[in-house]
Amino acid sequence: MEFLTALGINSTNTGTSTGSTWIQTKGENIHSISPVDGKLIGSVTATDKEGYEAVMAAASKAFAEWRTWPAPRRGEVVRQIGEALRAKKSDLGQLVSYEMGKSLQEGLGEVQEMIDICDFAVGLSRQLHGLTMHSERPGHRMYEQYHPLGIVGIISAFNFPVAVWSWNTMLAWVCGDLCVWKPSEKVPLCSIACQNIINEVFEKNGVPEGVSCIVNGGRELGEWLSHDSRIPLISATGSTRMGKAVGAAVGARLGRSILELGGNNAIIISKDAELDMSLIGAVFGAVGTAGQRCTSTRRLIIHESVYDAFKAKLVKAYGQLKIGDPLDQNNHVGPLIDKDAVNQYLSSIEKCKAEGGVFAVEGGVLEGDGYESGCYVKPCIAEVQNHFSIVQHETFAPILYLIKYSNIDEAIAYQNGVPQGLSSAIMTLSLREAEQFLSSAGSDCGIANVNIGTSGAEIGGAFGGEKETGGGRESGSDAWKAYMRRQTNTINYSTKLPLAQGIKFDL
Ligand code: UN1
Repeated sequence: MEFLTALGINSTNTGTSTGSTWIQTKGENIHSISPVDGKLIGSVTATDKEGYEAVMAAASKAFAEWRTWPAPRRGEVVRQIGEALRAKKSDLGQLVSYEMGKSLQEGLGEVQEMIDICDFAVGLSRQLHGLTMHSERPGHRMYEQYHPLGIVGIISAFNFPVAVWSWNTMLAWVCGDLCVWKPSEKVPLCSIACQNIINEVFEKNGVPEGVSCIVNGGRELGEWLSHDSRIPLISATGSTRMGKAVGAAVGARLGRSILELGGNNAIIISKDAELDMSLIGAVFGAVGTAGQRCTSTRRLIIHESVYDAFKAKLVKAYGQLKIGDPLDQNNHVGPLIDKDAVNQYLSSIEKCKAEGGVFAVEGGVLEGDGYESGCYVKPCIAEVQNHFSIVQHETFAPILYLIKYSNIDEAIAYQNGVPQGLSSAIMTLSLREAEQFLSSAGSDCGIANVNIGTSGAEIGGAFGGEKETGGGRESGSDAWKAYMRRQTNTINYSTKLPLAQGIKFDL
């Protein structure tokens, strides 16, 4: 495991850091067990209250200096992080794949996503623009500017152990904020690797201690962050259940949150779809990352005239899938994250059957050589009705539901007829259908694609969704605005002090 050494992961890792300082804590050990082979990769110590307070003190102190650095200078630091990530792409991609279980191609893709957001953030560091307005008063000028916000708490999920953190941090850093990251306790070593990469760059550039902090632990730590009024913004990625708790706690103190929660993403396969192309989008969307992306394709809404033909193509394609060690590039599908996830997968299959679902491709847990971790499952396909309660629910596993429709209005109603609203797609060569899908009466999701699957969004667009997905936007477009505070400025350069709205007030 040369990549572990290359990334500075060793037996002395603590889970708490203010940058170059690793804080010894009295927290319990969090063990990182690879779902690939069931072996212990390493451990970190959880952050205790003292460690947490040390982190918050360092971050608060760093703000006084970091916010005065010109944004393009902060951007230059992020540019160097992008370079460091390019140099470490192979090592970090392997760690992601080994600790989380996604295929090496997807692990490398995740690191590429980090590099891409660095490049984006570098350009952004010179484009944190506000508007100018015309004042209603003579001799007055109005404009708005964006200032750093302070500490950003980042709660990330196991499925994208490094990229989602980087979407938040790279933007937050060019915006002049400090980051305190709580990674998922299922993938703590990815956070150590990232901190080691950052430390080298920060040291070269004299970045103050406290700009990049890590805390490790479970739900309790998430609660400390959510309730902490020293943290003006919490960005949380994970389940809807977690998001409701975080959103409520942050809302109660009138803090800000960016919530990126569950999806229940569908592709509409129209009668005018190019079926071979649709097949690749559907299968990658459903089985990529073993169905553990927020953007994974969970439902296919298929026109009745192509339903049987497309189902046959799917069944054939699933028969060709190779399931096994994700670091072996011959395999398409790796393991689920842990045995709890396997149990949830199995219970969802049972619930689906109990509601009347008919399996076109059966699921099951794989056993034997190479499957010793107990986390490898068969991607499966069930024919269902959209209203089944299991279909309304996001199961983080490779279970694909097929739903038949007869007209486009019905298809869009099915697509929207779930509590979540992250990603959606239509496969069609009909301009009319595509435009209807994208119109205000079309998909209600934060992401709506034509002739592309639901997963694999580029970083340039704002990422997030509606309804139970939480409404937050991360990554590209103007998502950066959530990481800054907006200030409206009015300057009077005249010799009088006229009041707005024409109010007379003479002394
Ligand atoms: C997630 O699953 O939380 O669009 C993020 C995608 C990836 C990011 C997914 N770029 O599938």
